This record gives sequence, C-alpha cells and structure tokens, in this order.
Amino acid sequence: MEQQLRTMQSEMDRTIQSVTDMKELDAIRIKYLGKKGELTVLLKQMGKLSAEEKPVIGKIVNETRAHFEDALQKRQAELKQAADTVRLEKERIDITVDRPAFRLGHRNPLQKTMEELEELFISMGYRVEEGPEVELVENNFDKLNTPLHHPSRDLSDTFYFSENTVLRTHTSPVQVRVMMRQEPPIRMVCTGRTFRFDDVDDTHSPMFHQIEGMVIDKNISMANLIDTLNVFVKRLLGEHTKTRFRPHYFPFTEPSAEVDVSCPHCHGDGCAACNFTGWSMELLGCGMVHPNVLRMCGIDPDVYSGFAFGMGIDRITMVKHGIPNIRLLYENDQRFLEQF
Ligand code: 2NM
Repeated sequence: MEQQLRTMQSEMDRTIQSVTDMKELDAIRIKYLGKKGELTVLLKQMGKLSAEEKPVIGKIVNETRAHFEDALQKRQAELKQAADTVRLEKERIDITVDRPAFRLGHRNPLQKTMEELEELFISMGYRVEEGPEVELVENNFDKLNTPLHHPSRDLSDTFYFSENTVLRTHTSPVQVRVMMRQEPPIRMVCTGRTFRFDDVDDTHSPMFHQIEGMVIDKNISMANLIDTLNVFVKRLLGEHTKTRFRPHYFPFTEPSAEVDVSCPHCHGDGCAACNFTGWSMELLGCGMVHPNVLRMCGIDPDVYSGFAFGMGIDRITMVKHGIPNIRLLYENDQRFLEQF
C-alpha cells in the first residue's frame, strides 16, 4: 500500500503539472479526492490494515493528501496568473499610437494690441471699464453733445437697432455711463468693438476697434492732457518719439486736437516712408471734455474738468506689424495668426 501511495503521488505531481486550465485541474481533484477518488478509496481501505501498519500508512496518506492539496493550490495560482497575463495582453491599449501633433493656437494681434494698451494705462493708474455694443442713442450721441443734425447720426453712417438704440459708433458712451454712476476723480480707459456704416476696403471695415480714455478731477488742464499723451506715446513707440498736436473739432471736446507722431523710420528727419515730412500718421484724437457733456452726465463743470482721448486699434496694429489689409485681422486664418 505504501508503494501504491508513492506511485500515486508522483503520478499526481506529473498530471498536475501537465494541466493547462481550471476545468482539468478540478477533474484531477475529483479523480483523487472525490467520493470515489483514488485517494479516498485508499483511505477507506485503511480499516483492513494491522495495528502496526495503521499509524505508518496513515501518516503517509495524510502527507500525500496534504502534498496533493498543496500542489493543486499552487497550480491553481499559476494558472490564474497565466490567464491574467494573457487577458492583460489581449486588453492592452497602445497609448503611444502616432497622432498629428497638437497645434497650439495664436492670439489675434488685435487682442494683443488691446491688452498691451490696457496694461500701459493700468500702469498709469487707470481703470479698465466696459459697456454694451448695442447702446442707447442718448448715450452714443445726445449726452456727448452731438446735435440732432450732426452727420454722424445719419442712417447712412450709423447702424440703428431701433429708433433709440444703435450699434455704438465709438466707445465714448462707456465714459458717459461711468460719469453717470461715479463721482470724480475718474481715471478710466475702455477698449472694444465699434460699428460704422462703411464700405469695406483695405483700411476700412464696418466693425473696428477703439480704445478711449478719460480723466476727470479738479484742476485738470490741457497741460495734463499733453503730458499724459506724450508719456503714453513714448512708452508705446519708443522714447525718441515726438508728438504734434493739431487743432481739430469734436462735438464732445473743446478745445480738441489730433495728435501726429514722428516717423518711426527717420525719427523726424524726413524719408520716403513719411513723404519727407518727418511725421507719420495721426495716431489719436483728444480734447478737454465739453462742459455740456459734463453737465448732461451729472458732473458740475464749475467744479470739475477733464480730458479725453481716443484711437483706432486696428490701424495701430496694422502699422505696427506692416499688415496691408484690415480683413486679415478678422479672418482668423491660421497661416496669418501663427506669425504673431
Ligand atoms: C476721441 C477724441 C476726442 C472722447 C470724449 C469722451 C467723453 F465722453 F469724455 F466726452 N470720450 N471720448 C474723445 C475725445 C474721443 O476719439 C478720437
């Protein structure tokens, strides 16, 4: 019987190792340890053994049984591990697959100019304000001292939304709103979209962009206006830049002026780029806020005075980067944008 057990054990070891799945392994367990299993049957025959043989054989039987169970468990773990490996390999996702490289976008140069100008005025103590693009005629014209017969109010120059609302023709109504709600001192700028009934050409578009600014306080004079704009222009275009203030007319300022800047190529000496004048384009318009405007916006012109200025962002951007056509600023063509 002892020999029988030894043979059985080595046979079990071999079959267990040859098994390749859980089902087969279970079949082997039943073959030896089931109700009619070979080892179970042997155990039942123990009763026939003599008193001397019983403990010896009993020990071997128990060892064989323990060894068998151990081997089964080990093999089961091995099979599970192998199955897991196969499954993981099958479910593997190749995250290194080749894709087109992600293309980082570029900000529109108009946006960059606007933010640059805002930053510049913020550094001089100005607040950035905002207002609606659909504006009351009252804020866009009336409170800015623009009379009913003024040509800019004409249907052929302005997009009317209704009888009393327009697409704002400038950002000045934002100044009106700030004056209406805030006591001086006021130091503000506003950038944004503006709209005029223009035909499109290389330098005109019915939608364009402006930055305007305004300062209101006691004892604000033309000297403050000229100094402020000189500081601004030098910071924007370089310390060597000179300015020229030419008298002009705006309904909302008195006196009013247009500002030219010295040619960035010859610094005022005269060259082909500036038609040998030494002066490049008019950069901005400005003036002392008209007393009528202050009064209509709830500010006493006998106590307070102020200056205001405005300029087109589209043209500044075009000159700065040598962009020949305003439409390029609005098309958002990647090949254009990626140059900035
Ligand atoms: C310009 C030129 C001159 C201006 C005036 C005002 C206000 F609201 F204070 F009256 N805002 N903006 C102004 C003055 C704008 O742009 C060329």
